[in-house]
Amino acid sequence: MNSIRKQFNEEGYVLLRQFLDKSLVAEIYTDARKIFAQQIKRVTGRSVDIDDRDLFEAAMFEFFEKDFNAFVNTGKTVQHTFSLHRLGVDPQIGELLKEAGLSSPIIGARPAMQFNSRFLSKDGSKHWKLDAHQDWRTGQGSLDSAVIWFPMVDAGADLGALQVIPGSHKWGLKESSTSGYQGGITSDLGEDAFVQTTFETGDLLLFSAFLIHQSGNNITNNIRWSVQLRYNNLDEPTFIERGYPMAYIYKPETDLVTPDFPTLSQLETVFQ
Ligand SMILES: O=C(O)CCC(=O)C(=O)O
Repeated sequence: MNSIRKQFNEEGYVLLRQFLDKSLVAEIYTDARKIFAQQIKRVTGRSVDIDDRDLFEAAMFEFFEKDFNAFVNTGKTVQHTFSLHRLGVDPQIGELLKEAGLSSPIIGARPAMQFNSRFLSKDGSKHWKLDAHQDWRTGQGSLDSAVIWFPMVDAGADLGALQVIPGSHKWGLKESSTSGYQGGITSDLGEDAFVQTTFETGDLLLFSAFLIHQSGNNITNNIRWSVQLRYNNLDEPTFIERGYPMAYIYKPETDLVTPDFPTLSQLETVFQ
């Protein structure tokens, strides 16, 4: 058995140093900030330099406060970039998943991106970070389904990098207060059980969807930008037997998001 599969099976996770090409990570990060910058300009009237981290992130917080709805939608839009999706199907990722034992990997859910900061939460709520959970509860895919997590900036304990409980992927599916992203495992796990992971850009964490993990505590004034990729294994017998269940629901709005839009003349402008 190769060392990645051995560690994946034994510990439930593998932290691979400098696995990703830094330029690919930078492209995803840049694309996301450029999209935010467009809306920041609309909402605040200011053009912000995406490379001036503190200033740019201060503008992100202002955007969040001034137009929450647009912030949420922009947060969703940045998860639809070509660069992010390209990485999700990169042959290097496919090979890694195969090494971990997913003989026929398939995407479990669309790639996701998170921007964790207490300044991006409403009314002091804890919604900017996730309590202890197992991703399998949300994906419900193959038993060997796996998650890839990496930050797009160097991230240690202070920036709230992920915390994991080694070996907890073998503890079974734990009771949880929800199958969604908020809430978490109801039994007391004890904070001492968690190991704090730390990353430089290019590092990547691969873990079993059964591994218990939680967001770290970002005590800095900066945003912890990270990516999550989720995969199933088409060959896993119980996944086949259960008819390839798809627990992620992706559906259109029933009403027009912008009432009375578009006018005929707006359309004519586009197609003239
Ligand atoms: O990035 C985080 O802090 C939490 C991400 C996570 O746990 C997940 O996506 O399952």
